Amino acid sequence: MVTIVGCKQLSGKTAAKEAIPAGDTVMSCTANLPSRFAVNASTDSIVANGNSSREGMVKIPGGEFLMGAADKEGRPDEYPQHAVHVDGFWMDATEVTNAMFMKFVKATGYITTAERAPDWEELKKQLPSGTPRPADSLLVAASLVFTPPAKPIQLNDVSQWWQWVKGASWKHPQGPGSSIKGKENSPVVQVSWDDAMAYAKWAGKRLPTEAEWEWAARSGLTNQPYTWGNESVDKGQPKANIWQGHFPDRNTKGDGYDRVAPVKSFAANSYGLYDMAGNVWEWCADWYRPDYYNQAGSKKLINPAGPAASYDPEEPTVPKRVVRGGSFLCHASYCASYRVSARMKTSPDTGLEHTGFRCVKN
Ligand SMILES: [Ca+2]
Repeated sequence: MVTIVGCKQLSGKTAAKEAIPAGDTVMSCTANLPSRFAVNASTDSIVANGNSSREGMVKIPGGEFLMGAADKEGRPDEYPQHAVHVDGFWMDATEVTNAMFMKFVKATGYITTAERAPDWEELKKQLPSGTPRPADSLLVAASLVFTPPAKPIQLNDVSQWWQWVKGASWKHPQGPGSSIKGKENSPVVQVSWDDAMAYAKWAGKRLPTEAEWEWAARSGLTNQPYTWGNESVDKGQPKANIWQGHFPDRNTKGDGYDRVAPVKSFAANSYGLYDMAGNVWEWCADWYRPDYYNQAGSKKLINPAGPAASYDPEEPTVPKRVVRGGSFLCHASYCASYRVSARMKTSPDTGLEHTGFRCVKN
């Protein structure tokens, strides 16, 4: 595979410059992905559909909680726990499905990030002058597809299981030969943060803040590691669509699914929210910084909306938005991100086969 860099990797316009102590660096399952060229989608032309109903949403009460990991299982960016208040809001009970996203696309004609071939004339305006023009073969509409290796591998390089596939998009999640026929009730994937924002605008909703997301996932429980409480994910009935077996070469599908599962395939949490653990990562509104929780100090945060700018020490020039909840690729050996406090980060112009979203409303 040819390696190139995404436009944001080169421009780094919104990435903060501050250094973060090396000990706070967070290894991730989605950083240093096989590089890509993507263009930002614009939501300017999207008009809200005027539907003010709360169909498919559940009411999340306001309240206070300790955000971050209560146990020692967290990655460094989950500490310290700090007091947060969030006002009440409404949240989609499920991840946005292919059927829901299809309605949006039919109504607006929206073209997702992954479906847009980068226009060099536009792209070069965002790049340092003198950046050479990449080959035409690289300036194509494409997205990242999970491509498991045939045998066990070292887990230090995600490009061993993520492949930049021409023609992969929300309608073809694994590339041109795949489709979403019969998967209308599965979460839409291969959508960038920009795409999620466009959908939310049309639906008269918004993306949750990271604090709202964690508060909703905790579903009224105090200091529990999972959205269902504290029972191990492997005990009892399957609780979430994650990875069983040996990651990433062998999936024994103990939960019934090797890739996405239809929404509501597993029990809801006590707020009535499905798939707050596993299935697909969910975009949040916030920028990502691994040290954001340190900035809170002892002061209680009221409806925090995240840091003013992003900074990821693993890829300092690439802006990142927060994703939450983990996905069908999560396995305890590698990335137990079905834990309720687990944080991850992805560049907003990136689509992935394991990333989708849900919306909230005031
Ligand atoms: Ca699974």
